[in-house]
Amino acid sequence: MVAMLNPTGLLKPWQRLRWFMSNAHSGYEKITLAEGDALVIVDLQNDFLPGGRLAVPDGEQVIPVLNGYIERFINQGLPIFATRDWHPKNHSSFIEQGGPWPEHCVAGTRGAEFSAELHLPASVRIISAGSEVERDGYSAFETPLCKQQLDSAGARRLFIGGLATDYCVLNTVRDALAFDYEVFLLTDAVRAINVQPRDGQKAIDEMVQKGAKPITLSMIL
Ligand code: VGL
Ligand code: ZN
Repeated sequence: MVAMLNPTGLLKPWQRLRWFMSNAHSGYEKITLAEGDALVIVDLQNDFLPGGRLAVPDGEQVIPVLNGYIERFINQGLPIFATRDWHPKNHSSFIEQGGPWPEHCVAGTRGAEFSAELHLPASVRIISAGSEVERDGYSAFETPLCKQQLDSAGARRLFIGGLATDYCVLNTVRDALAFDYEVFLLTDAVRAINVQPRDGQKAIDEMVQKGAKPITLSMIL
């Protein structure tokens, strides 16, 4: 068949669309960073890393990947935000207060500091969450300052990664989508706590279903 010899004629339009979609999240699609883009790094704090009070399994693996994203955003002169879990000593989420978690990320402690291996620039804009005793603070948007800071930086597309997929990343992405930001989920730079084994995968599925676009570092030009 003659059509078989012509690669562009090989696939019917709907087959071509399906082929494109099946490759869209596997390094085929490329993204050019532009004005209006902002990197949002969620909770890369010592307590969520090996040796920390609430270590996320394999959490340290996101650090070199996030450093790659940081480099690209710095090179393009784009803003970088870092959220931090920043609890009072008597936070309601702590086991001592009847909550689900060991004490972690108490404001001002070493455990609450950003990882020293993360190459945050001096210009990083820090957003603290979870400072109210009775509120989870899983989403950085719980503090109105978060949206204010993003808006004053002109951010429209948010590139979100960090820890943990099934808590702070999930809730921050949910709110970002609800506020109508375009959200790119950095799937190579998130890790889950997985209280239940599939929590992380379920969180990714929900974020993508709600409109977050899953990407990896190699897709950024
Ligand atoms: C987080 C559990 C408790 C998170 C914060 O950053 O995902 N998880 N506090
Ligand atoms: Zn917390």
